[in-house]
Amino acid sequence: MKLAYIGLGSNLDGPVNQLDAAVKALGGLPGSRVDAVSPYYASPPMGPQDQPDFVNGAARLLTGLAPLELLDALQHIEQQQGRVRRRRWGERSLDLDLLLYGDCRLDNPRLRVPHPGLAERAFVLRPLLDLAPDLEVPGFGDIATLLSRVDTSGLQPIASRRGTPCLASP
Ligand code: A4P
Ligand code: MG
Repeated sequence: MKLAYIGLGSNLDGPVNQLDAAVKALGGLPGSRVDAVSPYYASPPMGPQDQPDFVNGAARLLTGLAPLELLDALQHIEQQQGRVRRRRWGERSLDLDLLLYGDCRLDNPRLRVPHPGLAERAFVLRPLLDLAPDLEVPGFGDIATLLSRVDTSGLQPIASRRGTPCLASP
């Protein structure tokens, strides 16, 4: 079993519900269980500005799925939740990114791990720090230092995720 960190994002069709549904779907993947879920945060869009604010979070998954099997499963969940590809960095009902997979570094045409955008994105780093304050990101460094280098001023914690605090299992 490996520990995988999944980035959750949505800015369409009820973002908080989209993230909650995605966490539930992650827990239903074969040979997998959700170990922890971060709080959720709202933030202004990175990329095109003519779209709604995003809600982001992260989930930690214990999984027996191989990296590409997990990517297929994440894309399947995105499809199940009505994701339509419109434009790069555009609006979406659900975006699931494989942020980390154990201590692996992968550079496959379909899959790069750690996720290449991770170090620049407060909306990814903050939920990761919530889940694992001592996390070392392979090839990037420790999570607290990474977070200290980005602007977190646009991040707004969302009061509750189904009424449960940080690290509650779904
Ligand atoms: N891919 C490669 N590595 C990975 C990985 N580690 N995890 C490939 C997931 N996918 C990975 O992704 C395009 C391809 O990346 C996939 O087919 C997969 O094989 P996509 O989700 O179809 O395309 P995209 O999401 O439009 O492009 P991109 O560049 O992945 O965008 P991001 O990085 O997902 O960013 N603003 C805020 N505030 N919060 C957000 O969450 N998200 C985005 C999208 C833009 N602005 C945002 C947010
Ligand atoms: Mg994506």
